[in-house]
Amino acid sequence: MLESIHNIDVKAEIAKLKNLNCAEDDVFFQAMEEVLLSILPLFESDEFYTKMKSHSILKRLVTPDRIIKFKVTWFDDNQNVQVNMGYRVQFNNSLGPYKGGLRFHPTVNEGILKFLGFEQILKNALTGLPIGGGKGGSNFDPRGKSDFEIMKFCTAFMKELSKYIGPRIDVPAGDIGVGGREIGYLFSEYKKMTSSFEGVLTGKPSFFGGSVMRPEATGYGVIYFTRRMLELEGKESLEGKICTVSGAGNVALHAIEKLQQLGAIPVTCSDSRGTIYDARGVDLPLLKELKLQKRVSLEVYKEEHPEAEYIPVSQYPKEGHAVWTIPCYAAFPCATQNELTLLDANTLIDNGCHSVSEGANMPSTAEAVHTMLKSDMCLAPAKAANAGGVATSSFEMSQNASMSKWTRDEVDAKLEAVMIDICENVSATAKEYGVEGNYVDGANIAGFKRVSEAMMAETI
Ligand code: NDP
Ligand code: 2IT
Repeated sequence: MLESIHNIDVKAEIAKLKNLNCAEDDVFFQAMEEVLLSILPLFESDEFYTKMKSHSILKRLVTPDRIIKFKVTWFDDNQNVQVNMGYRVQFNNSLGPYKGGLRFHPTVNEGILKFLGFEQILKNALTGLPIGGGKGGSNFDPRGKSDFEIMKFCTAFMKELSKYIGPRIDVPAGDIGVGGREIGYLFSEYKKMTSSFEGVLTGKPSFFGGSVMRPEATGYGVIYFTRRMLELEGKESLEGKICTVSGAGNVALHAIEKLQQLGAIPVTCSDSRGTIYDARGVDLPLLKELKLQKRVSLEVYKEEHPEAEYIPVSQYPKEGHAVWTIPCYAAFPCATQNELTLLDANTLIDNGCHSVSEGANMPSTAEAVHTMLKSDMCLAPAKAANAGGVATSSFEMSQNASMSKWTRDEVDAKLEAVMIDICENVSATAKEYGVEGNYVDGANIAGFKRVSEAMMAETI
């Protein structure tokens, strides 16, 4: 790491930015620090350094345009009033309308949404599409709620959120706890309130104008990216290889699906209560039934497949995750932030894993990233590898704006092309800045260059 550049103490500058905007927000600081350290090579150019400084680009980039915070009150099935907090972090719209998902999970707070919104700015920039960065959500816990309660909550949430969004202003989508069902409720409430059938959300069911490929897009995109990265790095393809996947939601299920289509053998998945290890390859139709229809714990998988192993969270290695103890050729963390620790990274390396592709947002701790980058494995960072979801959201916005509909094959071809393009751009950028093979730095530099260029052209 560079200690000093242009006689500036890099650590002291990062500490100043931390005090400015994320003193209490650990995950936001983690995301910000990684980006700031990655982009240091850009500052070696005197011209770039001077421009960045005079435009205060770093301070502006780490400061959200606005954070909207509101109360959500709703009736549960017992006619009791429940109260939750709702948020929308409109981070940066230099490249297009604020764009990013909504997360419904009890852990949601301002710091988590700032980290996700910040990552989203650079991810969206990497797609090359006209989308800015934002994120939102609520500490509402969907688990155990009836369908009627989910509808009540979504209705109440949209009553507030509707004041701040619009197809050219801010276009939310799904994330953890928010899938097609929730987006459908949110969309229909917005439509009811405004009498306007417009692309104010993406990830809509197709009958509301949603892209037919949006459910698959993030998971498929991760695999398209990985396939190209393995080619570029001269590694063997995924065909016939054992792969491990964490999570059992939208991203994980579709990553598993595409891996199987390519002839790979995904043998794990996990939820917040435990891990399934099925050495013959996971039974995807059963997983979809359990997670998308019945919405039950993964433990039920064993009722159909008693030979599979179920490892409850209580039996995980200390400071580690059971999924990453299974030897594999390629690993795909697709559940949540910081789920792959230093211990896990070392276990994967010791077991001969060749690549880790981040389907979830920031699933690896800073120490894990550092260790994996020093090893021989390839590391595909989230903001590049999982950008297929938001890219397809942007395609959905185009379809809605032109009142048209694209077929599955058309969207799939566009998705694959965009993932290959991101992968090649990230790889070439890493090479150009002297960090060949480092896709983390390549993604941060390429995303930052695009958004900072637009910011420098803006009025103040
Ligand atoms: P889902 O809600 O569909 O699935 C999340 C999965 O992760 C579930 O299996 C859930 O288990 C598990 N999980 C969630 N939180 C935790 C936790 N704290 N500990 C352990 N397991 C947990 O979400 P998505 O698949 O949409 O999102 C997964 C990741 O991918 C997130 O990081 C998200 O930000 C990222 N992402 C999503 C995109 C999308 O298009 N949906 C796009 C790009 C990134 P359980 O069911 O028990 O809660
Ligand atoms: O993290 C992400 O990229 C998402 N949750 C998807 C965002 C979107 O607007 O489709």
